[in-house]
Amino acid sequence: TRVVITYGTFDMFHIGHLNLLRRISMLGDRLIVAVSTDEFNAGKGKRTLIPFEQRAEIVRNIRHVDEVIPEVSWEQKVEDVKRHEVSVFAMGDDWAGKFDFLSTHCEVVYLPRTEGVSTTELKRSLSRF
Ligand code: C2G
Repeated sequence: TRVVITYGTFDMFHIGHLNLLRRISMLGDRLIVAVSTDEFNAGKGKRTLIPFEQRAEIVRNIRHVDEVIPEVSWEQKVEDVKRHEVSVFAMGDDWAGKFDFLSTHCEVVYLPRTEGVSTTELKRSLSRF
C-alpha cells in the first residue's frame, strides 16, 4: 500500500480543505491526516475556533481519509513518515519548499490551494454580522 500523509488545522472545515484531501488521497491507497492539537496551535500563537476533538472527528469522517493522528509538534513528521511507512508527504502550496527535508524519506508534493476560501476569510465574513 502506498501511504500518503498530510498535516493541518482544519478549523471550520471548508471546501478548500475538502478539495485538498480529495486530491491528496488520489496520490496513494491510504491517507493519514495529522490534525494539529489545540496545544500545538497555541504554541504557534494560532487560535482555533473549533476544539481538536471536533476538528479531528470531522476529518475522520471525510470519505477520502483513512486515519487521523494528532499533530503535537513541528518535529514529529520524520517519525510519522517512518512509523507509518509513508510514501508521499503532501501539503497545499502555501507550504511549498518548507518540508523538502522530508524528501530523503518519501516523496514531497505541494498542491495548489483552493482560491477564495480560507478560515481567516470565513472568520472575517462572520464578524460582519
Ligand atoms: N488549504 C487549501 N486551500 C485553502 C485552504 C487550505 O488547499 N483554501 C490547504 C492548506 O494548504 C493545507 C491544508 O489545506 O495543506 C490545511 O490547511 P490549514 O488547516 O490552514 O492548515 P495549516 O494551518 O496550514 O497547518 O505542520 C503543518 C501545519 O499543521 C499546517
